[in-house]
Amino acid sequence: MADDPLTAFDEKLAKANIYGQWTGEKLFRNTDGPQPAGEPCLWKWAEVRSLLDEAAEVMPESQTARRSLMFDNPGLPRGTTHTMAMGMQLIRPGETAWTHRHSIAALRFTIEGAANLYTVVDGEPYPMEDNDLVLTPGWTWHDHHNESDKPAIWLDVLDVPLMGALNQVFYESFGEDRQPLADESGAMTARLGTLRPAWEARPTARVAVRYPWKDAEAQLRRLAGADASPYDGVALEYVDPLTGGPTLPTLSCWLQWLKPGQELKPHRRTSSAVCFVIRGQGRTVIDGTEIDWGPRDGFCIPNWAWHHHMNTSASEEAVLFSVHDIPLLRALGLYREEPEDSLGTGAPPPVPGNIADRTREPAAEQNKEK
Ligand code: GTQ
Ligand code: FE2
Repeated sequence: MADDPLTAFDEKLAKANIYGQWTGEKLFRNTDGPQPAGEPCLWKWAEVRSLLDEAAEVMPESQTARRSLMFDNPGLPRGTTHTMAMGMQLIRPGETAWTHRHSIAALRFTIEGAANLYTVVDGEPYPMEDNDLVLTPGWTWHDHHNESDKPAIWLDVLDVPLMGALNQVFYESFGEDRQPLADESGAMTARLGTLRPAWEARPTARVAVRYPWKDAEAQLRRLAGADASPYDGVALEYVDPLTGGPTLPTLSCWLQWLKPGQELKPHRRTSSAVCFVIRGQGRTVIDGTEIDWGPRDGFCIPNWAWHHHMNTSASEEAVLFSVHDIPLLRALGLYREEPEDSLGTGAPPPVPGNIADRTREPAAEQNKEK
């Protein structure tokens, strides 16, 4: 038994499965906000492409797994950022990635596609042509099959680490390679229709959607050169056609266009991002780390890390596809950005002046003392 009464008391608390907050994590020690989770990292296309070929040799089709090479951040226990996992998947001609579903939400950005490469979501086939985006929202049945005569490759982005941290991972196998199509004639109805069975309680946001590249690119072209965000350049957000909101409840997808030689201003957001280079050459500086990217490279931007993009080519445009965990943070009122709110809705509402004076000043002084 310790002599000092507080230590003795701490020991007594421990026996009751209690600790005094003074002995545990010092929750209020760091008043500087989040430390960026994980490291800025780059995955070069040339390396990933050859590893995918090798994977096609050594990793057979399987009922439970995907032939997806997941980009693992060495600074995290798991994931590309602390909320998202990004990887690249290959299926050979004639192969099927078997039907399953999971509470984890996912999206596919097609890298090497074809008119007869399909993701089937809840009975509806979605063709995957180059640069098409297809959503497989949480708990939708999905399989992928390649009826073309060349290997197909796409980018997978999933909210795996987030769902893991929330302990919300459910997984189910359909039991057959392919799910039946809603319309065996191959007609595509779900993508155009906004009707849904009223007896199936399902949020309308959870409907699969395909965003054909030709439409997305046309929209980007129309705005290219616009006087857009000084931090993000010409940044377009893919929109859920039913809700007008982001693509998935947790994840938002963007296209960004940087004109030749353009250098954006540094900023940071509480959200993290995974990026894929559609075309062009550039550099992204993330908390002092320089990431030099080229076509089809992938990289990540940890949360709350200062970063800016630049197009290092004097003659070619650069186009980036990226996924952000912004909708998740917005839903919780946690989205913010420095040095300013560039998305129009980010910062939490200001506190009344007299309260702000009292709460902010002492915090700033405490910081200085350390
Ligand atoms: O294609 O369904 O990269 O379920 C990881 C988990 C892809 C998929 C991944 C998956 C999938
Ligand atoms: Fe899946």
